[in-house]
Amino acid sequence: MFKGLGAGSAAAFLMLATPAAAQTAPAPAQTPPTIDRATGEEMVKGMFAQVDANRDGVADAAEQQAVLDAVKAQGAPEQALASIRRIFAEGVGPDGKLTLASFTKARMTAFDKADANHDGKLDAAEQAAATAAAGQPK
Ligand SMILES: [Ca+2]
Ligand SMILES: [Ca+2]
Repeated sequence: MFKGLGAGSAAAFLMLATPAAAQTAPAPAQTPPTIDRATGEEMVKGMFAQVDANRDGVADAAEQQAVLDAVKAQGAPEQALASIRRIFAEGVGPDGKLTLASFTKARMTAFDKADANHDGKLDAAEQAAATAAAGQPK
């Protein structure tokens, strides 16, 4: 079912909402590449496509749960699952549905918020700061 949802995809899925544990981890071995806005949007759409299994443009509760189950089956910690749940919750539109449009809007709002110097790109430092912020309780 979720063949595309490998470990790497799960990591991408968690972009801007990595579990709180990450903020106390030592510096990553690899510096993440700078992500420009267009690339970020493509990643967001790719994430949504992984959730919307039946391709109807809406990630319903069952599809969201299936992703959580798949990520959990990969051994993701509860914090990671909580981050995904939060991403889903943030992506719900005014009609109460998690659609491609509302999900993309919410994630790109997060992208812009993380883009501290407003150059339309997230460099490694901005990604790290957003990751740390995502682990903070609201
Ligand atoms: Ca669907
Ligand atoms: Ca920037």
